Amino acid sequence: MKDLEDRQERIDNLKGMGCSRKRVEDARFTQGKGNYVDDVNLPGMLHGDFVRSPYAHARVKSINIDAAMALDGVVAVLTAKDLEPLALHWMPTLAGDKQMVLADGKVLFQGQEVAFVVAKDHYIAADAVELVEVEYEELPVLVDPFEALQSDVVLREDIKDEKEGAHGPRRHHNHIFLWEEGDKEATEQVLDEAEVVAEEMVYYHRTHPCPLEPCGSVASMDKINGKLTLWGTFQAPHVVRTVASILSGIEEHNIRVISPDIGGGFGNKVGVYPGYVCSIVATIVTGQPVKWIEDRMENLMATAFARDYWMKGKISATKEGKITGLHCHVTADHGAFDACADPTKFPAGFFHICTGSYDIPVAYVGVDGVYTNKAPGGVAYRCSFRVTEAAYFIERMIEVLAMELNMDAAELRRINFIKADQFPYQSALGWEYDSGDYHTAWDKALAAVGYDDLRAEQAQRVEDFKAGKTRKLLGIGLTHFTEIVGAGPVKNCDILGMGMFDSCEIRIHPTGSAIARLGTISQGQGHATTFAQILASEIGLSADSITIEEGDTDTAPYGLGTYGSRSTPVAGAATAMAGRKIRAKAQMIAAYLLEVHDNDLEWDVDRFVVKGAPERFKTMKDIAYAAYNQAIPGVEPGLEAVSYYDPPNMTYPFGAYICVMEVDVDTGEHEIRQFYALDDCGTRINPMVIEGQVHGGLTEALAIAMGQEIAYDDMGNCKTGTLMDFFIPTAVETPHYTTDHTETPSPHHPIGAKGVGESPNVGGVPAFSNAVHDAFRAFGLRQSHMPHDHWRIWKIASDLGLHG
Ligand code: PCD
Repeated sequence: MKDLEDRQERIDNLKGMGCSRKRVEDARFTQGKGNYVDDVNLPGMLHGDFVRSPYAHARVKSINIDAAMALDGVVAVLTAKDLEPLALHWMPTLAGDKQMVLADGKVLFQGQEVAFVVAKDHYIAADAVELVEVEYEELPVLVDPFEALQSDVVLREDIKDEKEGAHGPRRHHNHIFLWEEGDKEATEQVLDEAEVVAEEMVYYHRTHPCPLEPCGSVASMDKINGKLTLWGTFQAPHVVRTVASILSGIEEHNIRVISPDIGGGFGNKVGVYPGYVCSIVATIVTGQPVKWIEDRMENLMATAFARDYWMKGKISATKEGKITGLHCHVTADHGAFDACADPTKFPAGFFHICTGSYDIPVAYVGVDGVYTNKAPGGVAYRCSFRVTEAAYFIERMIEVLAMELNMDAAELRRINFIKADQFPYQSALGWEYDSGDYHTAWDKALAAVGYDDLRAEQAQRVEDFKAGKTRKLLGIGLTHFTEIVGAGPVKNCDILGMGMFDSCEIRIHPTGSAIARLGTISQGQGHATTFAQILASEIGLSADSITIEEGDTDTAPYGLGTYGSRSTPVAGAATAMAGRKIRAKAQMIAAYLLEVHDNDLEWDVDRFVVKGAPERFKTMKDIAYAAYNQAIPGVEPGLEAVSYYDPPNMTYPFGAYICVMEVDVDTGEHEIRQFYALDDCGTRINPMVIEGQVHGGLTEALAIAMGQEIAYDDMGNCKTGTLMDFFIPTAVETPHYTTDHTETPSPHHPIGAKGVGESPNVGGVPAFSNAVHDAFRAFGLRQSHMPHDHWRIWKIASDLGLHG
């Protein structure tokens, strides 16, 4: 008994996997001791600020910088003409397009960068921005992607005559690509012959991650040593280093990219922005460090947007509700430049996960990318490259089909789920789902909320409403989502040619503590806490004795960064593998110390024990010391390991979410009575961190579904450029969430873990939206576009004639 207790004590002492270890980074965040880009202050540092276009589409006739240059404290004003000799007036985008760094002859969206003012302080720079005189000639504006595809107005004059783009043929001067997946003919045939077909246009509006900290950079060129140091809000620091080297011609070893603390990324900080490029050029030109920090309005109007997908769907089924086919055509509004952040071969990201959690035998997707006069971007706002669009689409289509079939939507889902014994499951659109048990999760979720009782209550509510006894309806928003996270594998996925592996390097110190460096970068997820837990379990040193460091390209091994919930599936795997290399060497050392053969040892929590002789052992701490202080024949001194991990497949986390919502027909207000979220992310590293991730992701989903939108008027004016107009939920709007889980490990991940950070956003949006729709189902509502703000909900009721 004593022995067992000791063993449990030793396990507890590790604070390894499965432990709700408190976040080690929070001590500094909660005490205001974080170190963000704007906290970087260097001697002689200058400040940059942008002159931006007030027009969505205009020719730039002239730029006069004289008055700005005359202002005391202004050091330089850069325009496209200054960047052109360096070939930096345009830059490549992640999507194979190119983008103006500074307006070259014309502007294509409101807020586009026209000139970069560099001054002694930020206030002088801002004043000088007002003094730059730009003469514009307004051009016709296209804000509607359908209209853009018909219009004679040419947006991108630079590629007007190019019939071939980065992703195949272009059929119109405002067309970017048509990307297709699946079997079109077979799908059309199934739809033609189907007993039941539901058809709907599902729009996922333009929105924006809006991290607390906007984007920014500090560039510092040391002309003596020829070394450029770049601090910035980068979700992928190594990729930034490589791109900066290719663009600037500075050798890669002479560029050091540092992502310090990041105040939320959510996909907004994956892409490369003109501000980064201009700060680099400006430091080279002036010889002084240059800081550029975006303000809130700039972040809302001009950095990368998300979504803006018009998804036309057709889904077919038998009369009994067995789904037979799915067809989807997307008109994707990419704005002025195709700057979507997706792996190179996937111009629509992983949108073709849109068959969702269902066993759909045949399917087809086609995505048309279109240019309009809006800000570029296409970030994976808390989703693995267009996965949230896909999940919203299929979860709306299921609801619409349920109406068509006059069936309960929970039952329709149940009879179409991929079954547990079908995994690994090959989807009609080409994915191999690694593992899942959807029925178990679904039944658990329905039981937890008392689904049948809720439906009975809802039916009664409709009766009461019709009888004039209440003005509130009840909506039950169901969602079962499947995510796809953890890009690679390298053979399919790359960013600008860099294969999407990830890495971890571990160095054990003589006294039995360690530092591990990764190719990823936390933006608030808590990597310093959780990756130490993976290692603790793998190498038997307490997580408290392991430092995790990320984000400095001079020290961290090359990695592709953090987005698409890839850190756990890829860098987490690398961490476990590197840990296992440490353990393999440790075993040889222990065998020498204990004078036995390697094979006579077994690993037990934190030590190697001689089989059958439990009193003879060496702890990892003993071994670490020996690695540095003993000459061991045939073994190099030291205890280090590095792993570059190329995942064999992605991981497929899933979840069952249910939102119960009261909707006031007369005011359009809503109240979320209950929100139940069951997540399955395979092996759970830190349940408390997971719960925090789910709370955050659900709150962002609430924002998107219920109010958040980047909206434009007909002239291309962005109407939502301030936080007065762009909805960010506070504690007042945020409901109570109940979290739950099942645990279906990933069969190919070394520790069985899948990602989770994005799941609540992917599953949350359809759950909130379905609740709104479901409240009005009895009155025939099929589809109403998000965001469901009070006015839009009121309008649904009004259109359905419920205001009497
Ligand atoms: N985990 C655990 N377990 C498991 C999984 C996971 O524990 N199984 C945990 C980890 O460790 C970490 C977290 O959790 O910590 C998360 O994870 P993942 O899922 O892997 O992810 P990552 O990669 O790390 O991250 C990313 C994500 C994303 S993508 C996003 S959006 C968001 C999220 O994350 N972001 C953020 N979350 C968050 N949070 C915070 N705080 N902040 C931020 O910013 Mo994208 O694509 O970018 O859009």
